[in-house]
Amino acid sequence: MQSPLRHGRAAIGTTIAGGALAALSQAPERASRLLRHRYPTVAVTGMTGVGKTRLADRLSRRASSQSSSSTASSTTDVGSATMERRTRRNARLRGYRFRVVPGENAATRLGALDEVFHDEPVDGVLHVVANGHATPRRTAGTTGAADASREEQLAAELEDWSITAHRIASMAVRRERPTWLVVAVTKADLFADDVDAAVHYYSPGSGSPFGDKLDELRALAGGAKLSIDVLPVCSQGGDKRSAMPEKACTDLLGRLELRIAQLCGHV
Ligand SMILES: Nc1nc2c(ncn2[C@@H]2O[C@H](COP(=O)(O)OP(=O)(O)O)[C@@H](O)[C@H]2O)c(=O)[nH]1
Ligand SMILES: [Mg+2]
Repeated sequence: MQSPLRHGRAAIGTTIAGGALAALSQAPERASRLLRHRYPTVAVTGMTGVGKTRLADRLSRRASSQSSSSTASSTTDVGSATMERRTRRNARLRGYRFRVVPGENAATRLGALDEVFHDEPVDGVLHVVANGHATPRRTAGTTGAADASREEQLAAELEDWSITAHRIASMAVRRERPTWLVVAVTKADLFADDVDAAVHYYSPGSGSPFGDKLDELRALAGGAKLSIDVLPVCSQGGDKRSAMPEKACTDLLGRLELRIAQLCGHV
């Protein structure tokens, strides 16, 4: 049994420690507000193989083939199971902190979703879709073609989106400031002639299965609390004669970058 004296001392110790901790905790709070303003966090979500890693690499101005000590924590294989972190900085000490949420592998995915939408809620979400052109993941130990039809891919994207959309809704309703969502329709080089139709499919109010889910999300979160943009993009263009040459890709990337900068209050 504990003596009253020991108990009392422990109690005093706790009080002092508590007070010191409370004072200390205010500094990180201020620092984190400043950091949030200058380096807003962006969750990069979407199904495995849609092109999240490629896009995050392009947006953070890093070629995915490049590797340096700071990329040690990142992986470039399709369907990475760990959360990838990318930071982009510019000369004016502004930038973004991208958090690429793994698309599959239940255990790490759920933890990553908790982190970006609950534990350290992000400022905005870049949800990546590929109009049914996700690259199948080659799982170790499996044989045979992992080919899924475009219809199956679109259905899988929709299922993946339902889960993420719920997380976004609950994050949006919990806070005062608005949340932004950009749906990035990537791999536009693979459907260069149908970009408008693809953007329409992924847009709110379009009446498509994906559009309906966006409408539901907006209704859940409250229209004023969530802004939604849908932008086509492409992380790897073809040569000059292709339907989507590198220059056209870079233009699309530039438009996406500008929109994110506007949403983050950088411009
Ligand atoms: N054609 C084309 N392929 C892309 C594009 N972006 C990514 N990919 C390819 O799609 C595959 C999956 O990309 P990745 O970024 O690893 O997907 P993640 O699993 O969502 O991170 C890779 O083989 C990429 O080279 C794109 O814009 N166009
Ligand atoms: Mg990846």
